[in-house]
Amino acid sequence: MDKYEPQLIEKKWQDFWEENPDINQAKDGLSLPKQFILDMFPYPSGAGLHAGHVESYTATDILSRYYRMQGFNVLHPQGWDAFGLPAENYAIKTGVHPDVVTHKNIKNFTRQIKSLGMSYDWSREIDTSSPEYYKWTQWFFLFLYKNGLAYKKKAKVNWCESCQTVLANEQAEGGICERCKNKVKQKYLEQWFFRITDFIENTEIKKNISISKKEKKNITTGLLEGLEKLDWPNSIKSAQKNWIGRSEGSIVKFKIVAELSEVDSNFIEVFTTRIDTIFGCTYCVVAPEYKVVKKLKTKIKNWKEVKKYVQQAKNKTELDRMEAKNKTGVELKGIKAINPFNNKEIPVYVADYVLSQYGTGAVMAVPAHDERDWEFAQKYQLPVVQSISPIIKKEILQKKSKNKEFYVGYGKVINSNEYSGLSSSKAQEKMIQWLEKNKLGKRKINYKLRDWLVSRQRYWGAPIPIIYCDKCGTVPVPEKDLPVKLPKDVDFNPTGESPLTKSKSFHQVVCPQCGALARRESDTMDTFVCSSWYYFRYTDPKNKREFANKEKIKHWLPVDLYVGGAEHAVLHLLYARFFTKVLHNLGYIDFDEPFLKLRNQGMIMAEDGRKMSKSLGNVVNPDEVVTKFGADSLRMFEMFMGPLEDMKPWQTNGIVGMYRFLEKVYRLRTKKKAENRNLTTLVNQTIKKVTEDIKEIHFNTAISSLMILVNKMDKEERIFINNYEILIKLLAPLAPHIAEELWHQLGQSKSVFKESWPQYDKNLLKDEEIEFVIQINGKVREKIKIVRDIAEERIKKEISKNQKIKKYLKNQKIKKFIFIKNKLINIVV
Ligand code: ANZ
Ligand code: ZN
Repeated sequence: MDKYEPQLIEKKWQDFWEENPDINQAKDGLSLPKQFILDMFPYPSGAGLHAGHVESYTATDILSRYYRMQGFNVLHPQGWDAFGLPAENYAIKTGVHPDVVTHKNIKNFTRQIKSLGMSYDWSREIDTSSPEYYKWTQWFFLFLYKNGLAYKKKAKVNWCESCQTVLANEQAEGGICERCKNKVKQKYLEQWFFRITDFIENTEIKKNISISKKEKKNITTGLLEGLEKLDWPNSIKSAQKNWIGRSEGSIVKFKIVAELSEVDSNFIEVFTTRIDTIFGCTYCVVAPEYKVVKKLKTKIKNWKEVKKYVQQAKNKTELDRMEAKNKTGVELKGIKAINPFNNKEIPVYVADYVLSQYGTGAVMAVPAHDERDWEFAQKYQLPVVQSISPIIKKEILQKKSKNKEFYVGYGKVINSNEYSGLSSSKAQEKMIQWLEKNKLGKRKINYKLRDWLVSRQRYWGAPIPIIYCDKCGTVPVPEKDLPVKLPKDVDFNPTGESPLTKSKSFHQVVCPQCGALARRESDTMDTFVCSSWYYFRYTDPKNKREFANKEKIKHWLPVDLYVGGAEHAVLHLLYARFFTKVLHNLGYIDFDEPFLKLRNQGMIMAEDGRKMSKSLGNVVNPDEVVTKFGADSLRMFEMFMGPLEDMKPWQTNGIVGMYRFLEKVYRLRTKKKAENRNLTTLVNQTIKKVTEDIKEIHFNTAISSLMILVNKMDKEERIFINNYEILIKLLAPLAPHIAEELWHQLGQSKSVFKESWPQYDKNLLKDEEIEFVIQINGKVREKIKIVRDIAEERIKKEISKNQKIKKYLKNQKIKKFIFIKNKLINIVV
């Protein structure tokens, strides 16, 4: 072939790699150093691969090929996050079974990924919707259940009346159903939860069976503290911290008194992070769901009004409630609360800006120092009492200019009896001590994170392996009966019930304990459960007796590098960490973080700078680019666009440029070969640069230095054969097809990926010739090219022969030579 024709070359080598799978396969039981390089496995959508997939898969492919050439045993697998809503919604629209659509999409994804020359170990492919896989997802459910980490309780869910279905929060954004655009309601249903909140802080290990001796600590680090040892982007770490939302504060009991009757023994318990402001508390607010409200029914004079308000709040989503600009509420007439610090009677309101699920579901309102309370107080004309004075006055002035008189910062406590004059933090300390002594409250750490709601009233997911028996109650499916197979005979059109309730075959079951007729749980699991443990399965994908063999887990995990989109900052990564922590805590594994290093690929924008989207018609289809320019050009171009984690726009010119570059590389093969070294320094420098840059995931600069080398080689009359081989090897991880082709054109029969990575010679990194400056009395008079590391004596000799310098010196007497090695000499006359 004279011309560079990627279409011919690439198919040929993809077939070759498929016929020689050992090139890419991870080997169990080898004592070589290992690398587990993992992509976030894709959801096989109907749209196929997008430019972002190509970006992250190329990055991990480069590293995998690079480490293999460095002698590492590399695990680089791929699989499918195959369960999920889109396939089910598509089925509802078209009637095509989710199983059929999903597997059609997987086929297409596989074809596309292979056409990009990705070096996955396909012998470890997994599919979360296959019974062989979800058997173990179900096993994990039971494992959590048996260890008290899965439980059932009533919970509020998003409900669309017109679609007759439960919606995930993401599908009910802003309280609107994603599908029919109707308003979403809240409904109480029995739901399954995982106790992720047990793992927020460090916990003692419960079973200490197989933890290796090295692991001396007998704790599992918590979801918060564990972040500290991870090499992850800071933005992701702080997103996780915010999601967990740790607040230090206290609980305070406000006694309730009812007018016209004796003192009641009830309390309102509030959670506050600002106990120092309690002398500024002018009313209390409870959430509509707060239990005490109902209990006080007979004492509340305006019960009808209150009841109506509580009823209305039920239909609002939490988000609506939190973001509502216009705060509403109703006073509980006839009752008052007593501030334990000054014994003042204050009114109590029920208002939906207070959430039932956070803290205690009740707050002490301090309008002078809290924005929400301030707004509410303005509306209902409640008193505002200052209890903190800012240390820097400016802050309060700023707020005042906006006609708002609240100050949210810390400062000096005022109007607060014996606490007046203390700093906020001193006052907090003293006040909490006083509360604890008088049994009127206590220190409390609160978290925003709630237990993970895992049940879905959906068809296309892993069935929850639970049986309900009239006599025995909730009975876990015995392990030997797993998997509980997802039946095919269902009508997945939404009716409001889980589609599985209507499958007859599914419910023909007897109680495993007493043998009586029983019913199966008809909910399925959130697909995030499937993806919380998939990286374990890659280490031992065909195991029929365990989710993975312990030795294999020990050999391969934790993952050395995990690459994927920043949109998974919170949920997936948090859930996967939770699963790993559970396994560690129960003595299954000896590490408690699954992903040591995480990198996010940046978004690839359309050429017009906007987000790629079907409706804008600006989506780049990888298939088209591969057909036109080849996979190597696409891979190289996406890596050359900029740092992996940056957002970057697509450029058609750029891909053309990359194609030209590869053409140039291809042309070099016909160049005359030199017997003697040339370009030695540059080649050594390039090895060093490319080696370091790939390791640091700086692919764009690695490519730049290869370009410099290729341009130089292109200009030389001959190239030294060894250097040409080095170029091919350095290029191989980035552009595997052309590298394999050129390698074989050299007469090699084995794959270039069986070669070892080039090493550079430290002594040959510097240019042999350098530019040396000659000054006379500090003025530059001449620059000469001379060999590196030359000694002072030899320089003097050179100077004595130099005509220009002779002219300048004109027989003047030289007083001194100042010599700086490899740089300059200054002649003082
Ligand atoms: C009195 C106070 C005075 C407060 C002040 C703040 C400023 P973070 O930091 O997010 O944890 N709060 C407590 N429970 C609530 C609930 N269920 N719904 C809505 N708001 C609630 O927030 C803690 C603060 O949020 C608490 O401290 C409480 O208001 C409010 F100058 O108590 B604070
Ligand atoms: Zn039974």
